[in-house]
Amino acid sequence: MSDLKTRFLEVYSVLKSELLNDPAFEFTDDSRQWVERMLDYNVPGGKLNRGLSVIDSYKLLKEGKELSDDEIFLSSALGWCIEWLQAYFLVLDDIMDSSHTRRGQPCWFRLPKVGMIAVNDGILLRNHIPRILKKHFRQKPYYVDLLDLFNEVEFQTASGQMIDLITTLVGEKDLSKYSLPIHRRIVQYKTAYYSFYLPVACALLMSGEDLEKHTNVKDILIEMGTYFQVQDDYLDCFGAPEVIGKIGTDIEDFKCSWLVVKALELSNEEQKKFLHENYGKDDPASVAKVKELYNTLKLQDVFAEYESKSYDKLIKFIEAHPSQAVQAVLKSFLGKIYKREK
Ligand code: GPP
Ligand code: MG
Ligand code: MG
Ligand code: MG
Repeated sequence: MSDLKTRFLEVYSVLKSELLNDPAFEFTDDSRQWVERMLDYNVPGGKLNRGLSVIDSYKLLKEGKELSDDEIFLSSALGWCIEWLQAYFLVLDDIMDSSHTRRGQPCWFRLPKVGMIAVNDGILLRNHIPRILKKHFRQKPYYVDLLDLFNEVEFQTASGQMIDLITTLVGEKDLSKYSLPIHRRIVQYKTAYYSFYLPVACALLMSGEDLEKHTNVKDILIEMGTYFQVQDDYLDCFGAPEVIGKIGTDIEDFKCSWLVVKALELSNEEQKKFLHENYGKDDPASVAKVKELYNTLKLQDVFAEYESKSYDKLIKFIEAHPSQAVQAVLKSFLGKIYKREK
């Protein structure tokens, strides 16, 4: 494991212990145990790409200069705030999507002793973020900007989630209303802002940058986030559950997934009718029929082509950026997700 990752993981224990001893609440043994278990179950078990990207990006922005202990701690703490945000979103998203597994274990709300307590746990996870920021960043000149950034991005994500959910009502009425522009709008808001823009924006704020001056970086990151969510849609159907750690539910849930949009584009009338009959049904036979059609339409090849074209487009976009340091940040990010299998 790289040294920075080890340091990053150590910071989790520090933040957790601070939250478990937060003087604003009189913890009992039971409540402290609950929160500790809830955090360990939901926060650190993912790929940690978003969190680690804050330190990586900060380091690249400092053009490779050795980071001080304080800088490592602070960039890690910001990284963990994003992992906390992700945990909060996922705990609630899994309820909304009726998912079964996440990161190779049952979704938190599926545990018999948890159930709908998970809703409140989501609220708690969300509340931990401003507590971490207050403790470690209150004296920083960029504190207000950080709070504002997290608020903006959370609002955008919840709005994206809202359209992800209400679009299924439109699809139920008429599946053929699903289109690439609608898909793009959903994924940009529900995924790209918090997964791609947020980590780099945190690193930029820590480096003393003004975010208003970096709208072109934001545009590139949103484009990358869109590509990332297309991969997520693809893996929902074609990924190996033991590798991605979750069992797909997009077909059952009537989601406006990139795959169904492409399938509609490529289908003849008969195949469209077949999709209308089988998409969005919570039974394994219908799901299998939809997957069969995806195979007939060779969606795996269509995706492979999309993936390499997106990569080339993103590289061109990145290389047009005037700063070498920013280019390095963006390329490192893209390298982490290109052709990902999980
Ligand atoms: C990913 O969608 C989007 C989120 C996790 C944002 C959720 C936002 C909330 C405000 C709760 P997804 O459902 O495709 O992700 P996954 O495939 O991981 O379930
Ligand atoms: Mg989901
Ligand atoms: Mg979802
Ligand atoms: Mg998904």
